[in-house]
Amino acid sequence: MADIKAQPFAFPARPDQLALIVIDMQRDFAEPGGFGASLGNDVSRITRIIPDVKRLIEGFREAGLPVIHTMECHKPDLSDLPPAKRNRGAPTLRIGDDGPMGRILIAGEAGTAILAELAPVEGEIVIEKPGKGAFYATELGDILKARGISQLVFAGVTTEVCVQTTMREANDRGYECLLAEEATESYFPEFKDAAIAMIRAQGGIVGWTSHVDDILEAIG
Ligand code: TIU
Repeated sequence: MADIKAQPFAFPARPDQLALIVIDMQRDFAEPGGFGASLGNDVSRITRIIPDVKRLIEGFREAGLPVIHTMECHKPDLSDLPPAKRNRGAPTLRIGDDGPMGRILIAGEAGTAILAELAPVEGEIVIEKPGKGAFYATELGDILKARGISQLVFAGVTTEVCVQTTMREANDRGYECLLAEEATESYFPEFKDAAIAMIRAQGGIVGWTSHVDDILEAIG
């Protein structure tokens, strides 16, 4: 596999150690009536990246490379939901409340599901996570170690919240991280731009950023 064209410099891809991690492409963040909307956000920005996320997922599948999906969600009894998280801000619907797509951000509810266009296929890993970072209180680290994965390509939402938090967790754990720019989005365009800039600043202090076409070309 060729190096992937990236910033601040080429990403030295190792095909036997590379996986795609798609963060929280859930109805709750992308559709009216979900958690993202309850926080006052314009969720239409999120649905616009679906075709690019889909292209990336399909490219990894075709190349025989692992695709890992994450979902931000909590247990129905809320035992993994700190009051500080449930009570933060003034959402119209709190996590665990009944919404139009079922209970907000609760495992198994319709609104918590991954968007149909991007649904995991048989054999793909799905990580249910109670935090913003996918390593916190999950098996992700053990799963990656068992599979010998040391490089992660990131897609999903939102860029500066769950994506960046997980990239930072992964970076501190020794993973090489590459963010696919068109396959991530924020409710705030300026936050997406800032997250991309701060990830690759200082010689890639958190990781690399690249374009979906350049990633697909390298793994194809
Ligand atoms: N609200 C927001 O921007 N994001 C989250 O709460 N979760 C994720 O980023 N997935």
